[in-house]
Amino acid sequence: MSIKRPAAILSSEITSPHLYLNRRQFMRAAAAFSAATGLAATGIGLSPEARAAIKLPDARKSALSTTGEDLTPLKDVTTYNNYYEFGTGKDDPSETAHKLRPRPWSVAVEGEVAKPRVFDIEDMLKLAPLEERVYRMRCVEGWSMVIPWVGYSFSELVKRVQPTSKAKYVQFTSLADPEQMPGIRMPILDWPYSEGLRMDEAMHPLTILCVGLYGEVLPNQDGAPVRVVIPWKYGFKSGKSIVKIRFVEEQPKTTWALANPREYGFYSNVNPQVDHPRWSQAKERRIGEFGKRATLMFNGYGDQVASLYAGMDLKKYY
Ligand SMILES: Nc1nc2c(c(=O)[nH]1)N[C@H]1C(S)=C(S)[C@@H](COP(=O)(O)O)O[C@H]1N2
Ligand SMILES: [Mo]
Repeated sequence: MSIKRPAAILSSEITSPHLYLNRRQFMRAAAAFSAATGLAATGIGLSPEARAAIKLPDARKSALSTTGEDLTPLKDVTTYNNYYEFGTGKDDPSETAHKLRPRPWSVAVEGEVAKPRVFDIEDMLKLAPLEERVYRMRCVEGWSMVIPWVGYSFSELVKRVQPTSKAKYVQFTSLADPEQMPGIRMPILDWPYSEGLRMDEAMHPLTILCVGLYGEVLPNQDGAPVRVVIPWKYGFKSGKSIVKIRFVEEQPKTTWALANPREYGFYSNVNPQVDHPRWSQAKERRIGEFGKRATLMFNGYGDQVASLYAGMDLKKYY
């Protein structure tokens, strides 16, 4: 029997496997984090009353939804999160994201577009009819959920800003405000969190701008008030609390690829045949279930998206 020292237990069970921190780095990050959060109140960001007060327009059910799978309970969707701006532990975001202020909010859409525009969140909610999209979400760490998101295809926004012929990629930037986000004080990632897609990936109907889940506005810990969801890619491609969307000519630098280029690539398509350097990606644990299930190529969305990658070596473009 092996006896774990407290620090070993802490760093393996509190820190996401995404990130490998040595003991000294971990202790420093943990100290900075608890200093920054002070007394943590619990809650799901906005109080239930405040969330209920912001009514989303009715969402129609989408034919693009995944069917035949049980939804992950709301409780798990809102208490088992990765949102490093609020700490690296799975329950840090639900405990500290009440500090995020999702109203007022605006999103700057800029770069290679004929009609750059700053969208107020209220206008964003009404840009296109809202749909309920049930998608599988597969984290690169090896767990997955099935979540009824509310939103619309990102292409709806793209149409309205008219990208120029130079627009080859889209970059999504998350909020980085140390006043609202205690984890920003931890020097573990290059803030602001930034992710990106190739233009054809961004235009794919499965890619959504997401403003809610389970019929209500997004809880803060899931990326209020607006995030991206790309269901065939590992979860970290789906940036939360977006403040800027930039159309660019060159492949943008992305947070996880900057942090560890050997472990995280730009594409990050779910692929059970390409292992993470530190673990296999062949299987996953569906949150709430016992045992493991096989991970599906492109997270099960291959029929819809495989053609985007025809002829590409997916071991090279991981
Ligand atoms: N800004 C930001 N976006 C983020 C993250 C993050 O730390 N910061 N974590 C990512 C990861 S690793 C995953 S798995 C998903 C988790 O989304 P969920 O907590 O809503 O399930 O959000 C992604 N988006
Ligand atoms: Mo993740």
